[in-house]
Amino acid sequence: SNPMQNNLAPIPELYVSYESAQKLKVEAGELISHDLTPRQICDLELLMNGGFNPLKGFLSEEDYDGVVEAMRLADGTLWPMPITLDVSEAFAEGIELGQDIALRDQEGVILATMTVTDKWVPNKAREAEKVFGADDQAHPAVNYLHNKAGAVYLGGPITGLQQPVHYDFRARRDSPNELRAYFRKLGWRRVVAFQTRNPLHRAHQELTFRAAREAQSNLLIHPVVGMTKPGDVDHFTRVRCYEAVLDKYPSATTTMSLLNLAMRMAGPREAVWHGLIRKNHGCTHFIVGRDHAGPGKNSKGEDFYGPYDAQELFKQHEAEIGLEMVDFKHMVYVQEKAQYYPVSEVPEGSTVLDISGTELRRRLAEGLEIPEWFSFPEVVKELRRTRPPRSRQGFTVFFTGFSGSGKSTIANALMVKLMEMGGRPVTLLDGDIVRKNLSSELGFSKEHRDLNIRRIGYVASEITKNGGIAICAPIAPYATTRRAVREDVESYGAFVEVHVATTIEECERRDRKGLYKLAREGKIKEFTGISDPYDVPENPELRVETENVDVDNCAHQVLLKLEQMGLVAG
Ligand code: PPS
Repeated sequence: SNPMQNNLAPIPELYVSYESAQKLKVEAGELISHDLTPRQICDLELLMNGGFNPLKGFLSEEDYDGVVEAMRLADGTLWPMPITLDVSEAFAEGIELGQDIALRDQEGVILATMTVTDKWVPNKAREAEKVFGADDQAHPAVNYLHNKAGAVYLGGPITGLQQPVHYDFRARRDSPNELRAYFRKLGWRRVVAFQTRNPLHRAHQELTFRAAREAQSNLLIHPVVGMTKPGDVDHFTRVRCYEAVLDKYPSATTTMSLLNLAMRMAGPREAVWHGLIRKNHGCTHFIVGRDHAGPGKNSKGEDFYGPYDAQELFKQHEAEIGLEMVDFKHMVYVQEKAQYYPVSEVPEGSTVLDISGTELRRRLAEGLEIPEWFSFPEVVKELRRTRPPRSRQGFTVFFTGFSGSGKSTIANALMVKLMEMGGRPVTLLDGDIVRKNLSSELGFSKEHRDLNIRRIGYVASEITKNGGIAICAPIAPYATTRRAVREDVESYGAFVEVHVATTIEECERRDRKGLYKLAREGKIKEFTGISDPYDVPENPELRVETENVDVDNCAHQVLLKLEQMGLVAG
């Protein structure tokens, strides 16, 4: 067979010399500047360091059209992914063709300048259809296109002034030319790259071993640390996992490097793109497995792409990509052989074991066993550190109801019960207490009530993130505000909404603080339930009645709910 070897000459970068950069940076201070989004920073880094060679900047309209329609730049070169600079309409209005703009990172550092040669309003529906296969917002990149990306694209060549700054895992990041130099130094003429956005388990290790053997090559583990699929294990945890697994590879033939790519989850097109990027990084072979860069299910619950579509498209373009594909079927564990096999090569009549991603997440959430045939103890340990079982994660209990409904009393009782159980710190954010401290300057207009609840939500989400229990007990009369708080909290842990459903008549009859009387007399304005609205929660996790039920019983109902949700150990 053809003994494919890499050509390790340096590839072109878009950076100017250090001296020129210092000079240009001063001049660029005068230019109109665009603040890059996190995804644009990833794209810019790979444009500047040659990872996206032969691109010289963000795509022009003509190149964009060719890429969207036929995976080709205007000059015919294969390029499957639109690399575009999306901006708002307002920003685009102030830009004239031929103008230079400064591109800044999120702290305001100028990373590059761009000469704007093109400015156009893209047809996003067409981009979604052609590039991602469907205009369906269940696809993360289509969602991004419609809901995050600006309405106008700017195109033009880039002048690179400095690399984006990274403070994490600096020693593990390499530009294409740094990797090429490394391979040159070690004499690695055949290198197979493994792209990944997931922690490596035994199946992946077996797959990469087999790939290196098949390709008779060295192995580059090349994980993406830029942006991956929303909901993925964060890259900090993953890199710690990779480092643990790396010890199990022969160091003479295997290395790992981190790639600051912003993935699009575009399946087949993404595989071709990944191949071109690895070619730029000095590799000769590329592993394409089952459902490469798959985006999950569409809005009808079906797969966006067939499981081996990516392999097919890659194969069609292999010669042009300049990289040999090492294709793999799904790997499964065969119990009788105590070994992994591609699913197509499983010996007849044997027992196949497999744990899906969903099943793995369930086992982590519930603190269940993850067998050694599936993963390495070091990897499981890291994952458990990041995703402790629900009974050891933080959470928020959010009481809502009228003034005098009994929220504070129940919240207090619940706090004491949770403190008796121990294990996690508990903070009570009672309406009255919050209004004395955190929100002392606020009144009871809609704006002020919203601000008050958003502040409570922020504190509760921080407590939840840090593994504590936050108990909130404001009136929180607006459903949209409660939903916003729920979203804030749910990115870190569970949100348990408890409606204390005491009727307004009963609250007024009790009138513990004499406020209802004052409200009736018009001495307190905008009083919830009397002269101000209250949206009754439609789907709270729990609704408690307080008439003829004592406080201890109400708090106990909440505790049972928490137990049922797996938040406190039974
Ligand atoms: S909100 O709407 O969620 O911001 O309200 P909250 O922070 O929970 O504050 C409610 C407590 O403030 C007292 N109070 C009023 N409540 C409702 N409407 C008006 N206009 C009002 N003015 C003062 C009242 O004592 C509430 O205390 P609780 O503990 O709910 O009885």
